[in-house]
Amino acid sequence: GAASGSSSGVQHFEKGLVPLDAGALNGSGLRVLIVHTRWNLPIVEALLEGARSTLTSLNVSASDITIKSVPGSYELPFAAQSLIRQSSPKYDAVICIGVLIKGSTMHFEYIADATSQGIMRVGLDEGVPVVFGVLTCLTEDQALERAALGKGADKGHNHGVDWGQAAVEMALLNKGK
Ligand code: DLZ
Repeated sequence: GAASGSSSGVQHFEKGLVPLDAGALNGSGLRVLIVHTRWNLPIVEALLEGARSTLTSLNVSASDITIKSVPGSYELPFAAQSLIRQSSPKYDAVICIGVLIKGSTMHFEYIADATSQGIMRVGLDEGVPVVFGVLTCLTEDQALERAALGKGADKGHNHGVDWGQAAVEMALLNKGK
């Protein structure tokens, strides 16, 4: 659990997401769009696979998952909004996946800020939950660890898994389920 006891009686705090109990999320019948970047593609592909396989494990049918790519993270909000508007019936949830790695200029800060604000705005404006699956990392190693591609003995946690769960949880919430 999130605050599992230890032998000393001191509560141990586990960092990160506490998922809902297995079985609480049934994505059967949900239609989900995943938009991913082609910048930093090897890392993005691992995150995409984490999200896609999680959706499938939560009963989202493979035929109800649409996957589209865009060049970079800056394009994610526009693509999400455009593809939501083209969809009929509307997608039940969208996952935007990208990997931003800080360079030597201010480019990273501008793209990260615009992308996060834009993704939030699309969700609120369109009434469709849009998951922020964008890593904003200071180094490539940080990004690899968050895609379970880390170089150490512990390869890290694939955050795409959390994004798949968040998409189903928020889609059900938006349907009043
Ligand atoms: C230009 C740029 C840079 C420098 N870095 C990244 C990055 O680390 N991750 C990413 O997804 N995209 C990057 N981009 C591209 C922009 O997101 C965008 O595609 C271009 O500025 C064109 O609008």
